[in-house]
Amino acid sequence: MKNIGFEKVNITDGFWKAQQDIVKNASIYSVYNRFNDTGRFEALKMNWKEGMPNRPHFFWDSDVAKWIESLAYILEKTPCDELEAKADEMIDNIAAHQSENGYINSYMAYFESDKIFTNRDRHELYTIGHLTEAAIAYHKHTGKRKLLDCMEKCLDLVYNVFVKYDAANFVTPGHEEIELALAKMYNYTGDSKYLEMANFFVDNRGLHKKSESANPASPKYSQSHLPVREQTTAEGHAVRAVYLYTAMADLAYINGDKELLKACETIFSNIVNKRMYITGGIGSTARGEAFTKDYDLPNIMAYTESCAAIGLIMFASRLQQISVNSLYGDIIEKVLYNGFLSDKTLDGKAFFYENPIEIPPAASKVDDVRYPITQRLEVFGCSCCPPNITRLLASLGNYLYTTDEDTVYCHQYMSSDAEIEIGGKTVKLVQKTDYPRDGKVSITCTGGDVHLAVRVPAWCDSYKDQTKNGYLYIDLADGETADLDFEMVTRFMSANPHVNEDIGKAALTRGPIVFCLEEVDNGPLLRTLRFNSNTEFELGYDSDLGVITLTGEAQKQIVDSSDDAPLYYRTSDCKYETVKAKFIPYYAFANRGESEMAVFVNII
Ligand code: FUB
Ligand code: ZN
Repeated sequence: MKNIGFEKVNITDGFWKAQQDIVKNASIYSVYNRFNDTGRFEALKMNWKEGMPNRPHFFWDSDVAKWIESLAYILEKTPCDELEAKADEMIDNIAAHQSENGYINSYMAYFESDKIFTNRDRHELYTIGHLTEAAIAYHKHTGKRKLLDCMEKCLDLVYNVFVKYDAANFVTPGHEEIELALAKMYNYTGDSKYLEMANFFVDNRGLHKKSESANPASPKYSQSHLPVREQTTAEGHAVRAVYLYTAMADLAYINGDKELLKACETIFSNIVNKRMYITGGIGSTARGEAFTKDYDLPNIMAYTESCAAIGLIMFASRLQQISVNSLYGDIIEKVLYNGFLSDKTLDGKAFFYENPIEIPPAASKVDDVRYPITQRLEVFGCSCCPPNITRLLASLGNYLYTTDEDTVYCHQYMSSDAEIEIGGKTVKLVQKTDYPRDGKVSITCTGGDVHLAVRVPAWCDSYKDQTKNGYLYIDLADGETADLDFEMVTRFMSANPHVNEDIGKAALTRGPIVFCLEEVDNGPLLRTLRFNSNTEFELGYDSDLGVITLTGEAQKQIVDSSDDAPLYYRTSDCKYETVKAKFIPYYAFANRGESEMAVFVNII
């Protein structure tokens, strides 16, 4: 299938238009300002000296790259001379300091110019990968090719060092990224050398030709425990993993490689059926920022890095391009509305690196244990996530449509218009919807007839008996409108009982949105609340937050907080009062100061 790029899709109104406006008007500036304050752009001038503040870090170039890439996507729709000039200057600095042989990495140039391509975990190929993605985006959306020229030269060097002469100290990088960037570069330029390189890095992973482990005690950390075709479970560092799987899916598609596709499908299934939070977050532990094992999904200690959620969207979208299966669109939707959107404050100026699924009472936290942060920050020492969030949101239109010879597949619902080439003609599809407030969607086609397949979301029971692979097929004549109604029911969702953590609990959902309780609405000790599984919830709106809410009855334990309250007491002495509990969308938590938060609540 062919993916319809965001250049052909305008998000025109509603929920996601507001999100894109936030990125364009706030986040791109906020990330720029904090990266500027912390010296990330200045470092490219190669003027930094020992003793100065803001010592450059070994993957700062990738932060700059993702900011440039985000801006390129914004510029496609909204010219901005001021920011474009800033990006031009960054690119001039990168080009001015590119080595004669093509090498680019400001950190290595400052501190380890004698150690180039010797340390597998130094992220040299990771930063080159991100710069390559930025170069493609900047060329495609501004027409300027300086960065692309730099990266072509740099990739020639990588080709010679790694593929032709096997001259580096390692064969595959400790942090994946270059693989998917090379697949993108092949798609963009058509130059088979990039495809050869992408195949090389993917196929050699896990073959242990040289020191292949970033962390030798644990080859799983960098997905190097097995050749990729033999991998069946999602292992190790979650971001590295999903970047690799995305590249594997890219290559499965480009090469028509069924064996590689099978590995991707098996790993994807392992993630979504056994290792993913209900929010679409992945990565259960801060130790190695990693997957752990099946059904290990701790709520308070969830790691669920923002970049990992983004990587899961990328992986799912690549598989969506290969096979007609609504599972991929379902997962993209789940991540977008929950584990991805929680990554940023509602105003778009600050970001989470980790996205906890529960915030316990502050008093219950143990001193020497490292908990996820509970408030978003504008920048981190390791700030990979903020510019990843901006680049995804700015190019969100990428996830709406694919086509094959005769069918247009609609995977996501957002008020939008799209120009789509199919069967030798260009049709225009206009979506109108209030989604995710309700599930009504109208899709009007002009410019010709179209055979349309629309994803029926997994949470929706409408149309189920009429679907094939999760899609409802509709023939639309020129000028006709399809009126769809995906009934959005409010319901509690339980976790598989093997998720020990969630036994006796459930998460409240409505359509694609997962809800949570916050202390600021419901008082402290959220675990003292218990709900009947058939509680009726009223849909409301919180105008301060600008989000929908669900309110319903709960039993709240009356707590004796006096100093002499017994530590243990007869359960029969436990007293409850009936209260109204208010849920907000998970993505909106932590926007009103420190507060307990819970997604999974007690059910009676
Ligand atoms: O190492 C580069 C990026 O920074 C990783 O993907 C994130 O987990 C963070 O460590
Ligand atoms: Zn990150």
